[in-house]
This record gives sequence, C-alpha cells and structure tokens, in this order.
Amino acid sequence: MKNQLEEIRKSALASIKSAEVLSDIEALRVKCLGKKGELTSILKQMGKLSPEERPVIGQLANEIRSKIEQTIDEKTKEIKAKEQEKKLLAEKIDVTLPGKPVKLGSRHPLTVVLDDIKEIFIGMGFDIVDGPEVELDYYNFEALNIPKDHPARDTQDTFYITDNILLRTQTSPVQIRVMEKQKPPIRIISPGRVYRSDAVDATHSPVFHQIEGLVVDKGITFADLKGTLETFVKRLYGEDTVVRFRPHHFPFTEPSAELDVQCFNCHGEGCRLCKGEGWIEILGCGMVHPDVLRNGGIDPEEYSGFALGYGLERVCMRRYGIDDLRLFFENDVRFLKQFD
Ligand code: 2NL
Repeated sequence: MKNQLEEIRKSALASIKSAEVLSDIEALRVKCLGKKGELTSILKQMGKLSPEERPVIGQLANEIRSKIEQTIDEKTKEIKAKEQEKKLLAEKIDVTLPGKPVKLGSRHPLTVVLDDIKEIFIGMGFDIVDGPEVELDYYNFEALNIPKDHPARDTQDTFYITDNILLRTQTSPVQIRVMEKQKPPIRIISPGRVYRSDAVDATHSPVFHQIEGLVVDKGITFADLKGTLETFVKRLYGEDTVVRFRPHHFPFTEPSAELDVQCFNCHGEGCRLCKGEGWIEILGCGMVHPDVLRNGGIDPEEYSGFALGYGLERVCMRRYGIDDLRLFFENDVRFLKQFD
C-alpha cells in the first residue's frame, strides 16, 4: 500500500507539472483527490491493514494529499499569471500612433442665418421663445384678427388635424401665448417651423421657417418700429444698407408696412437680381392691432406695440445665392458642407 501511495505521489506531481491549461489541472484534481479518485480508493482499503500499519499509512496519505493540493494551487497561480501576461501582450496598444481624424459636421445654412439673427435681437434685449407646432385654430387665426372667410384659413392652404386643431402657418400664436402669460414690457422673437399646404417646387415647401418679433410696452410708436428694424437690417446686411417702408395690409397690424432694402447689385437702378425693381422685399411689420392686444389680455389704452414677420429661407437663399428651396430639405452633404 505504501508503494501504491508513492506511485500516486510521483505520477500526480509529474502530471501537474506538465499541465498547461486550467482545465487540465481541474481534471487532475478530480482524478487524484476526487470522491472516486485514486487516493480515496486507497484510503477505503485501510480497513485491511493491521492496527500498527494504519496510522503510518494514514499519515503518509494525508501528507501526499496536502502535497498534491499545494502543488495544484501553485500550478494554478502560475498558469493564471501566464494567461494574464498573454492577454496583456495581445491587448497592447501603441499610444504614440496618430489618432483617427474626427469628422466634424457643420451647421445647416438655415441655422447659420438664424443664429446671426438671434444674436442681433438678443443684442437689442429680446428674448427667444418657442411654442407648439400643432396649434389651436384660435391662436393661429382667431386671436390674430384673421376672419373666418380669410383665404389663409381655407383647407387648401392650411393643414387641419381636426376642425379646430391645425399645423401652425406662422409663429404668431407663440406671441399671443406670451402676451396671455406675461405683463409688458415684452420684447421677443419667435423663430420656428411653420406649415402650408403647398406642393414642393423651387420656391414652395409645405414646411419652412418663420421668425416673428413682438414688442409691447407703454408708449411704443411707429418710430420704435422703424428704429429697431432699420438697426436689425443694417446689422444683418451691412451698415450701408438703404431701407424703405412701404404701406401694406395685414389683419393683425394697423398700420402695416413692408420693409424693402435697396438692391445691393444695382443700387436702385433695377437689374436682374431685383427683377427690375431696384428694391428687395425683406419683411412685413406694423403696429399691433388693438383687438390683437386685447386678445392677448393687454389693454390697448395703456399699452401699444409693434410686430414683424419674415421667412428664414428667403433671407438664406439671398445671402448664399441658393436658387432652389428643395436644397434646404434634401440633406445632401455635398450641399450642406459648403456653409459655416
Ligand atoms: C409676413 C409678415 C407679419 C406679424 C407678422 C404679428 C404677431 C402678433 C401681433 C401682430 Cl402676435 N403681428 N405678426 C406682424 C406683421 C407682419 O408677418 O410677411 N407674414 C407672412
């Protein structure tokens, strides 16, 4: 029995020594020390031994068991360390290699122009506000003094969701909502997407962008409108820009006007760019109609104000010489990357 034990010791230690992966070690542990292992089956035969032999063999068996266990532990540590080293080597990175260039996008041309416009108005003390694109008929038309039989309210021109819910056709409803909530002084612009039921072509799109502005306070006059808008247009187009105000009509302002700038190309002579007019129409404006102030919860006897509205796409097309509105919405990077 002693010889058998010595044999187990020799072969077990040799096998452990030559093991290369953790699964080999585990298999050896089961083979030598497991319930049905070699050592266990020897110990089961201890009953056959004489009382003198039993403690001697028992002690030897225990010695061998702990030697095998210790060797297995050591070998396990060794294999784990080797595997870790192999992993580190495989995952080695060269931090001195040049990085992959990050491709930067650019602002959409409409965003470039809008950012410029916002900055000019912020500089004059205006706040930027936004509001829902799905609006009530009341805020989009009724509160703005646009009568029920007005052509703009036709289902041919406006996207209706129900009888009294629609996609806003202008951003003025945002300003009515501000008047309802906020006491004057009010100085805001409301840029955003607006919708009209138009077929797509070079100059029409069912979705486009509008910027409206509103100022309400005590003692606001047409002189404030002229001063503010002239300052705005000169900051946007250059200090030498020549402007004129031309009488117009809007249901929500009285009096109303359109602001033209003199053609940069022909200086008023008339050329192809201004279609022979000498002037280019920029925006609509006027003194807020007393009924519209009242609809916003503001007393027209105490307060007055002016408002303006214009299309962002047109300003942007003129600035960059873009001749087709569809380019703004196709998101072709070859077009987009030319700006900013
Ligand atoms: C244009 C010109 C305009 C307004 C919009 C406005 C808003 C309120 C009260 C009074 Cl809350 N007016 N907006 C005023 C004048 C002109 O837009 O060409 N629109 C298509």
